[in-house]
Amino acid sequence: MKVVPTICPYCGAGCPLGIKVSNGEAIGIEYITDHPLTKGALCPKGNAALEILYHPNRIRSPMVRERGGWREIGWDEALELLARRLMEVKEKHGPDALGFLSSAKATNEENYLFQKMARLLGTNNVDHCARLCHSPSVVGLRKALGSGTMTNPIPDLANSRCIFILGSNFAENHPIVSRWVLEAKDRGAFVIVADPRYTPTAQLANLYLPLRPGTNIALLNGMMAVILREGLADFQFIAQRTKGFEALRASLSDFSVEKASEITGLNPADIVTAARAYARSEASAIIYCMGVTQHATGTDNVLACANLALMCGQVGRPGTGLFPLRGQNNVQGASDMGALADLLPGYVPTTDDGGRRRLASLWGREDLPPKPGLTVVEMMEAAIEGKIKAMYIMGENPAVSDPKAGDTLKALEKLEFLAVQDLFLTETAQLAHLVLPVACWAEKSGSYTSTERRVQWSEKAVEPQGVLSDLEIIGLLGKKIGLWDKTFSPEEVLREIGLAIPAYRGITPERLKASTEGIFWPCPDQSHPGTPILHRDRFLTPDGKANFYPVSHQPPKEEPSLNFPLIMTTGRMVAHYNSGALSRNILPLSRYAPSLWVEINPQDAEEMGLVEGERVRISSPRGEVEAMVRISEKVIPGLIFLPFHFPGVNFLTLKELDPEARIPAYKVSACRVEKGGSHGV
Ligand SMILES: Nc1nc2c(c(=O)[nH]1)N[C@H]1C(S)=C(S)[C@@H](COP(=O)(O)OP(=O)(O)OC[C@H]3O[C@@H](n4cnc5c(=O)[nH]c(N)nc54)[C@H](O)[C@@H]3O)O[C@H]1N2
Ligand SMILES: Nc1nc2c(c(=O)[nH]1)N[C@H]1C(S)=C(S)[C@@H](COP(=O)(O)OP(=O)(O)OC[C@H]3O[C@@H](n4cnc5c(=O)[nH]c(N)nc54)[C@H](O)[C@@H]3O)O[C@H]1N2
Ligand code: SF4
Ligand SMILES: [Mo]
Repeated sequence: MKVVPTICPYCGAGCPLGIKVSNGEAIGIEYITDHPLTKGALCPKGNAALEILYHPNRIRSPMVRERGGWREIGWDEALELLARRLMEVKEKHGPDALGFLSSAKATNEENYLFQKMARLLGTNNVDHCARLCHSPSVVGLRKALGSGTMTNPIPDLANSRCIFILGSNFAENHPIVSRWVLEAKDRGAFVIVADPRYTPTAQLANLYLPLRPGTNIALLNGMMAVILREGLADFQFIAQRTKGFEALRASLSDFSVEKASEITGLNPADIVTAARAYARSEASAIIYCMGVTQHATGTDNVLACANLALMCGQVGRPGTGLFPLRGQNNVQGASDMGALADLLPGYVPTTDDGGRRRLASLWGREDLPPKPGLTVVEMMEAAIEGKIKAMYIMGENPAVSDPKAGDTLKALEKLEFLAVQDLFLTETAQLAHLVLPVACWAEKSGSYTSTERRVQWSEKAVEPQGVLSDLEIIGLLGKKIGLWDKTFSPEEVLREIGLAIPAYRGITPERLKASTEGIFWPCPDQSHPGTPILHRDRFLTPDGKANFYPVSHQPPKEEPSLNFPLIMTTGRMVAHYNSGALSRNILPLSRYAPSLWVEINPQDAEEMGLVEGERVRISSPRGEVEAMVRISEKVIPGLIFLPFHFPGVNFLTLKELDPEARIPAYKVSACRVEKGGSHGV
């Protein structure tokens, strides 16, 4: 028996997962006890991961859709078809009639090669789920600090004296983070949680702030008003390391705790307590996630978090910083690799002539397309309008996960050609003309970058059966199209990544394979140990100074009305994962919640005469879905919560986008709940 080191394929925490292999078969999990993040722990999803490997629903052969069903075809025929259809559309309608969705589940090498293929074909229409997730961090933190990533490693939270958590339910969604927050608490840290739901994370709080959904900026500005009034700002830090403070101060001059309380619904005294605790502690950290980013004001929300941290000098030291917890196992890496419509590898804007041409010359071209491409939701809109004719989707399930699903389905159905590359015949794959079955994480090698910027190598544990890896498929396809004349190993691609992205220059396959802990980027050369904490002496902005951007509260795009009197928010639960493709079929996970449920406050339930377990119909101006009632104090009156892991939820959500980051406002829509689903209890 041998133990093969891999990385958990679920969330962005990047926990190491050893696979015990005997006679070529995976027979169990080995806990990696010497890893500094996890010390061997895995959450329920990591523990269930091997179920994916031999799952009976895995697709094992390429398939084309023909009248009434699927026909299995060989790999050569499948790749020939894919190459031909993409090239036909390109020749007839131009490269921007093509749309590519890359995958935050795939390795760095796969994402790099996928976006390279799209760009060599002449389009920047390549994007992925970071757009639905932390695009406001990429935009907002880049403007404020020069980098959109987490500033400090997760175990460094143990050094915090105050941890301020906004819109993150890490106790369910990044469980390993809880260990370090609890460690800090044991050492005396004060923990504040701002979330409209009393989640398992909120239960860790010393101070819980149940703010109204969509009012983060009012809370943060209210805290900053207190800090300025009481002289708690770090004026030395502000003078030495930042720019734009006077504009921020002016913007806050007519704001107050009372106004913040009015907008957020919070007790003014609690806002004052939070402000004092955060500003006065020797080391304060901010953890934030989808409750901050998934709003039409997502970028402004992120900027408000950065303003607070900068005003108090709580960045660039152990125990401080901003922790935008990344979602998918490789969403940090997919973003670093340039699988984003407006950014090339290493976050070079497509419009930056110098940077773009440098990359073009590495790829043997004179230039690449400068015009930013369409983002995830925009591609679907363009498909409805007939501007995008063909899409190639690698490892995403937009039919379930994109907002306003009625439109997504219309878009996918209208395409002249849709190819989907996945482990399972997902809701999206069922709409495809061509389905390509793919190897899962344990059946391939490559590198992943966790939310901590920790780059780690995952080794192939077992041979794939009937399927190819994403890297093999893209390699063969590019060869057929004539983009390159060979296929590539993950090691070769990682070496090219080092040439394309300065922050990865020192990260080689050899170094990664030899290390259990991985390497934190930026790592500029092979003797560099990596950079766990960013912004220590200078920020990553061009002039080394951080920037304040004043922002003010704006009401959510949709508010309750007579017809739709409740606010609906959507999110996650520990035992399910995103669109459900990797949890609804996995029995050790799905048994916790086999079908869709909705959380309703007891007061609202009583008014509507609802009982626990009853089925109800939930509708918004865009659609409706049925769910089972869970009566719970977790949500405040007037608010309902739905996990989006089941098809149907996104028929209700809004497509309103943040103007800069283009993220949809998943976290607030208006809805109503009615008794009586069609199936009884
Ligand atoms: N078990 C599990 N783990 C996962 C995932 C999964 O599906 N399942 N998905 C992964 C991915 S891709 C991601 S992006 C992460 C997401 O991880 P999280 O961001 O933790 O997940 P969510 O449940 O979407 O949202 C977090 C919280 O935001 C709160 N919220 C809603 N509106 C507001 C608001 O206006 N202000 C504030 N302050 N809070 C608000 C919600 O009540 C919710 O508790 O999880 C990753 N990990
Ligand atoms: N209402 C609502 N909607 C949301 C959100 C929300 O909070 N509320 N959150 C949004 C967020 S943050 C995100 S990240 C998105 C997630 O949206 P998606 O990315 O669409 O969700 P997943 O279910 O993670 O889909 C990943 C797919 O990749 C496949 N896969 C796994 N491993 C591999 C691999 O190695 N190669 C390939 N080719 N495929 C693989 C899986 O089988 C699965 O079908 O959802 C968004 N949608
Ligand atoms: S916390 Fe995330 S990476 Fe760690 S075991 Fe759980 S799902 Fe996997
Ligand atoms: Mo995400």
